[in-house]
Amino acid sequence: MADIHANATCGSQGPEMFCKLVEHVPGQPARNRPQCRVCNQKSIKPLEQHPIEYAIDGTNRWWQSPSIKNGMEYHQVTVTLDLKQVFQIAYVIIKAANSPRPGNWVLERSLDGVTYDPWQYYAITDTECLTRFNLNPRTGPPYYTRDDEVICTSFYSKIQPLENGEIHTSLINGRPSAEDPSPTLLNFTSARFIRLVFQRIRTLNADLMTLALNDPRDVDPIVTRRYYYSIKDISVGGMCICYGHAKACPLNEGTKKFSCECEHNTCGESCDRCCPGYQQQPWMAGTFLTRHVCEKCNCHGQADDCYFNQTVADLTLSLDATGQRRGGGVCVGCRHNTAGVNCENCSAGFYRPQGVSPEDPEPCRPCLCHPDGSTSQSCVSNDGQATPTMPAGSCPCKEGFEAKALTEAFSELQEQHGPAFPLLWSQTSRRVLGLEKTLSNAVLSMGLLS
Ligand SMILES: [Ca+2]
Repeated sequence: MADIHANATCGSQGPEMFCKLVEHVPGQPARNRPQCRVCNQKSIKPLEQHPIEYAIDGTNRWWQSPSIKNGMEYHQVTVTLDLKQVFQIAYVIIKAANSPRPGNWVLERSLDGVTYDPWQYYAITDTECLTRFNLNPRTGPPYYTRDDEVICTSFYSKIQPLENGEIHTSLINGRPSAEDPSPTLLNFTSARFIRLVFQRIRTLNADLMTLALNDPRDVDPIVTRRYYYSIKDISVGGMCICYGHAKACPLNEGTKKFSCECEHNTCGESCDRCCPGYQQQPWMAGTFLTRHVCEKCNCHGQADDCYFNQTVADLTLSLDATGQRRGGGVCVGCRHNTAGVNCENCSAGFYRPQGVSPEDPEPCRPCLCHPDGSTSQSCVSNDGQATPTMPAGSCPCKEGFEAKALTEAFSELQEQHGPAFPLLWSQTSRRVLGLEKTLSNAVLSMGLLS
């Protein structure tokens, strides 16, 4: 599932001889000594191949770097792991194979594969923490005093064991907020890319003297051929980042990614935002103490989406789902000619008649303001703006005109035009207004002359 890459591998140019350090140490059993082997990436013999994929294949096969017989530059080797999605990494365990563990190196992490930050430094000696990495060494078994503390340790760079040594790096356990991760810890442990930047192979002290004084190519190859990196296994323990809003994170067979089963009205691959329509309060990460559930916006059933606006919250302009002026949800896409922060109003040219609820499926009706008698096509939009003389739906009349209810206008016109008039009464009042105009020339319904 993860991708792995190394910028150098033993035998990538063809057959290369290497020897195990363990067979050159006095006091070690002499069996098979001195036994050197060949690595060759192009070999037809599988045992001669040591590609970087073997570091994460779950078997005892291993990756191996070129020995420094090829040059001092092979102290610097980089291994990059791409987990394909961002996880919260709890620990990284690296197992060496047929060589000691790396000497000086940096464990790094990245979210984008471009910018890397150090997670931990490893040095051959405590002094080298200072001289190589400019960090005070953390002596003894590593511990952490801050959630994002980057330490340097020599604990895992010892020469023993000469083979199969392990490096355990904890990124969550042992840090102050491990039990209830703080935003700092969540941020510090987030990574998609993990990089092992090897800088110096661990050598025997006697060999170090020889190597320090000479170009390794001039040194007896029996010495330089024993110095290389080897990794049998890299285990990365992590979990999906669900920000405390999911109890499970199963593998999605379709996308081949782990996806949080988001709760608390949160959405997104990492439950990192409130779901559409649940933005009455800003999104917050859940903790063990507070769930921080995303609250539904109150759009009176007229919109499905909303966004949070701090100014709206500060001015208490938004109604929450319980009808309190609390939070900053602003409804988006109010339907049925509704408008307003909570879709509680009607848009211009429409009004909500007295007694009609904002939750009515069609709460807003068109204003029937006659163009000849009104100063505007907008009428009193709801009961909240109504006065005893100007109920909801009333039009602003021009000087010399007055508003009249349609039924009233109807009877007046009927009186004027005789019993034939009802035949002309059409289904919609708007059309009636047009007919009336042709009929009577002067007298109009909604803006009748006083
Ligand atoms: Ca392996």
